[in-house]
Amino acid sequence: MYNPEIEAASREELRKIQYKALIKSLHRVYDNVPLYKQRFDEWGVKPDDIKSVDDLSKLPFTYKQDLRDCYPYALFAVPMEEVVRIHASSGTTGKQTVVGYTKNDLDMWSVCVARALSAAGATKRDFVHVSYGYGLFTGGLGIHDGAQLLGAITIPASVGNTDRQLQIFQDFGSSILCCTPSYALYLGETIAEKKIPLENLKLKAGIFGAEPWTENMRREIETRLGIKAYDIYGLSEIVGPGVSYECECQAGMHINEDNFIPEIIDPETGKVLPYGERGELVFTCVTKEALPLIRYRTRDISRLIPDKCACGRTFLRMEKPCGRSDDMLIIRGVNVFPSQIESVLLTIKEVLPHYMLIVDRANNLDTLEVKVEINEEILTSSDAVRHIEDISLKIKHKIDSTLGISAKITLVEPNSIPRSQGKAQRVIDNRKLN
Ligand code: DLL
Repeated sequence: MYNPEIEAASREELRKIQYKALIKSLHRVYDNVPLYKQRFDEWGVKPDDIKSVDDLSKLPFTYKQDLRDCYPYALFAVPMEEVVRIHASSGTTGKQTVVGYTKNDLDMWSVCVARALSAAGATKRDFVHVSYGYGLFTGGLGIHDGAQLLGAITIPASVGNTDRQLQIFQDFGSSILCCTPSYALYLGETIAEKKIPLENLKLKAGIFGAEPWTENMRREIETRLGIKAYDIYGLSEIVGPGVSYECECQAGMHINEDNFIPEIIDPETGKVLPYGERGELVFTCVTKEALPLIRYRTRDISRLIPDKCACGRTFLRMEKPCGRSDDMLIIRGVNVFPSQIESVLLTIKEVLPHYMLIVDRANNLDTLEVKVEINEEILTSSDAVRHIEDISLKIKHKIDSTLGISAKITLVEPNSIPRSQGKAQRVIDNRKLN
């Protein structure tokens, strides 16, 4: 699947490919998406004013809020009959961010993922075990389609049921594991607990992403599973997994630059920063048809590495994202904004709007506890204990179904959560990524 004509093209050649596609993409959004027409007009810029890739900075940004405001389909640049797949951001209900793909978009996405798989050493003789979630989340189906394009034997195991996953490893001969890095660690621990000899497994490599992880986690996964562990990055708004991927050098992720043009900006001023400086990653989709976002603010903090990679690929590399410029948390692979939990709590009259979210990690799996103050009247009522249980259950049910992950609810006395003089601190993240 490695395609040196593109992946190792000269920078000049790549710039030419990008520019040609960029202009097409700008016309597509200007002509078909009212929000882009309006925004370009307000900025006084037309697609043909962009004379080179460097002129991108003349264009306005696109934000996650734009996807919410245009929910569900108003940002799509093609008629709905050309759309063949919908995905949506994980864990939210109501105004989630909905993304769509044409047939060509799915083909392009599969190529991106197949490049990632083959950069990790996968071939059509491999058994690619996909333990990302299938469904609206882009992880499962995204990797699945790429693995099939590669011609690999694809195992759509999906998430959960760890015992069954381990059985499949042994019986089917899974050789490339694809899941979140925290689940890979958990699988590794379970293998050790169950004393399954690594020789019984055929695993040789893994492709892990959808959440931040560290070099220490990489070493731990590599040792526990006896594999090479590669990073893969992506976000639903741009395409899903496969926006960038690691090669055998494991030194930053090559961005599929023929499809996505990266920029790093100062998140405060929006100014473009030179290569090598850390800032917010921004992507422009140049080949997408259904949802070609222009200068999309990912909120991920990273750095672009322009030096030539020893693998021969010339695609720019990005450093592992080291944080976010907003308050989004990633809990068990699910994107969670504290405001979503707040809006659930506001619908429950028995509690006060004072809460704290405690995120931790037990047995390599993320945990979420929601501490919220209970109303004084409930506390002093004669059947307070029964009431408290009912309220906890009600909150738990609402939060679990809103976020798609399970939370522990702890009701606490009024005034027991520290009040803040300035910006309220609502999140304690005890996960130590080391
Ligand atoms: O997580 C797509 C994906 C699936 C990527 C499987 C890799 C593997 P979203 O649910 O839209 O899409 O979440 C996107 O997850 O903006 C980052 O903050 C974070 N993220 C994704 N990959 C990585 C990674 C998928 N390798 C958000 N390292 C992004 C760190 C990552 N953070």
